[in-house]
Amino acid sequence: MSRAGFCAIIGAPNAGKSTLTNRLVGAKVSIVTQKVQTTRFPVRGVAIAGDAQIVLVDTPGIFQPRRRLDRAMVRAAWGGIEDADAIVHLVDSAAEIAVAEKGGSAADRKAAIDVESIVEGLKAAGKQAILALNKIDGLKREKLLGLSQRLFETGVYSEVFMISAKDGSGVGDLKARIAQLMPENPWFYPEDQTADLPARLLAAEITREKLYLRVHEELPYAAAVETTKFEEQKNGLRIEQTIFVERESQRPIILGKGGQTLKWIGQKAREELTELLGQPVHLFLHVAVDEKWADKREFYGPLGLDYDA
Ligand SMILES: Nc1nc2c(ncn2[C@@H]2O[C@H](COP(=O)(O)OP(=O)(O)OP(=O)(O)O)[C@@H](O)[C@H]2O)c(=O)[nH]1
Ligand SMILES: [Mg+2]
Repeated sequence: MSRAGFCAIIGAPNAGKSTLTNRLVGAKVSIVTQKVQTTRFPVRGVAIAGDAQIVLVDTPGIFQPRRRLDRAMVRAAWGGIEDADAIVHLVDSAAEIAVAEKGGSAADRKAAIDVESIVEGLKAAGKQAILALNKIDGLKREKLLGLSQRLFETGVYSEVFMISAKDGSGVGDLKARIAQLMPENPWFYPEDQTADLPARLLAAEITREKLYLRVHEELPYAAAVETTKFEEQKNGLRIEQTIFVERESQRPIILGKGGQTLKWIGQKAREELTELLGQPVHLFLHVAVDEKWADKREFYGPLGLDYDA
């Protein structure tokens, strides 16, 4: 009998959840940037290990929410564990060790507080998780052992793995263990399917990734991308997208000098989309100002982010 089930990947913002999801799947299904709060809604990726199909649920980071969008993101992240057959709590080991040793940066301290709140959340939910200590590349083993011991003593973890989602070390063992936890089931997706995000949404995500990669310092969290047209034409796909910023002053940041920045974003997104979608893509980007995009449900509604709960 084949096996199939769900595995939720939870963790503080920037722990490497999307990097791990892509690594387990073996294809890009979720966007990755150096910014915290990149993932805004649960993204599913499908991995295969022997006779098991693992549906990975990459979640938004769990953190102290302020805006309405933040609250919906955190709720969606916790929602991911409810029906999961396995839960992986991914921790940025480098940040934890920096805090324990020399206090760490403000971002490290924030991450450590988020890790504590996740431990409490798991306790409250009565769930056991696999602890995956990530970003071990460049860390000394004895330091990791101390961290592993300290977190394991909380009692919410069934086991510990040490991995680097970035270079792949330890990920094979973790994947094999997740596969063992999948219940007997027929597979949920066809063998060759790796993602279930609708193509127009994936296209918007790819553009958002390029946008963040290029202007992450100047544009903290203040942008969203929506696909407004996605049309098969004789010579390929025509995709039109609007980039929303919150303030008029942010428009020139995205445009850049002589429109160079927007051009770069469009070019990078088009190249990746052409490869992902397997056909020529003609991408048209517009920039619009909308103070309230973060409060609008239509970007996230189709994926079930529940704003009003
Ligand atoms: N050195 C190192 N960096 C990593 C590793 N895994 C992820 N990163 C980096 O950490 C940053 C955040 O990675 P993401 O995968 O976007 O993290 P995330 O947990 O999905 O973040 P959010 O979606 O914002 O919650 C990126 O710059 C990654 O390249 C790792 O194993 N080692
Ligand atoms: Mg992510």
